[in-house]
Amino acid sequence: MEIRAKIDKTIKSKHSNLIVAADTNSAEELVAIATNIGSNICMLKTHIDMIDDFSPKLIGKLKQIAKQENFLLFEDRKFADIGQTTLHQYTEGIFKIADWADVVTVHALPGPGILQAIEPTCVQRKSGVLLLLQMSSNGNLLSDSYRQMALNIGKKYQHIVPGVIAQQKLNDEPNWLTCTPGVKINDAGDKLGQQYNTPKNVILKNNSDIIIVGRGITRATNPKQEAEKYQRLAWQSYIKKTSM
Ligand code: 5BU
Repeated sequence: MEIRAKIDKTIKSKHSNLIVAADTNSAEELVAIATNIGSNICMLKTHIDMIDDFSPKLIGKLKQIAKQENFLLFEDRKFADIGQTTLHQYTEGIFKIADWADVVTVHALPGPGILQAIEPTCVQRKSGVLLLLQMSSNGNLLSDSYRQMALNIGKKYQHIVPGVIAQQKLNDEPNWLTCTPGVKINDAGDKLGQQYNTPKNVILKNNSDIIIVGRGITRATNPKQEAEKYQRLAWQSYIKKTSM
């Protein structure tokens, strides 16, 4: 199944347009998060290079939980180099991201070569790219004109780009899913420039499709309960939006 169809199917069958950002430096904790909230999410977002005790065994475990709980694996690698280097980083090294990640994030900054480089691997493995169009951090440099140019690059690779990372649905994009990070209830931001919005605002006001929540869930007193809450809030807003 193509990656876009796979994401749609997962969202609909689980009633979940929630991605959890499992930001931790411990393999054990990453597995624990995936096990605990796996039933609430459509994708688990990782920063695999944060893990202190990485081993290929961790990937085996994540794949197993992902299959069991029916979610996709999303490595937020934010590739941003020339095509040749990106291809090596995607397929080789200790992480071998292309072997297990259903989707990865890619900056359009280096130009179309970055997508051209990984396209054959994505096609072969039926995996995809979430193209970075906007960021949530205060003072980021992804301007409107940058976004427009990035979008034009992405349009030429729609077959491997199921969606984008942005703060709101952007009018002139093709049939892409919009995934939005920077989501937390009862908090405006952190001390390092992160800016937060609520699930309802992100889905209904900004017309996004999928929320990405990290610390709002993983650092809560009861992460499972919080995951259920974010799942419910995001899904209710999604249903309301699609029935409008
Ligand atoms: P938080 O704990 O909900 O603030 O974590 C947000 C996650 O989303 C974290 O893994 C970031 O690397 C990621 N992120 C983001 O916060 N903002 C962005 O614009 C992009 C990614 Br792109």
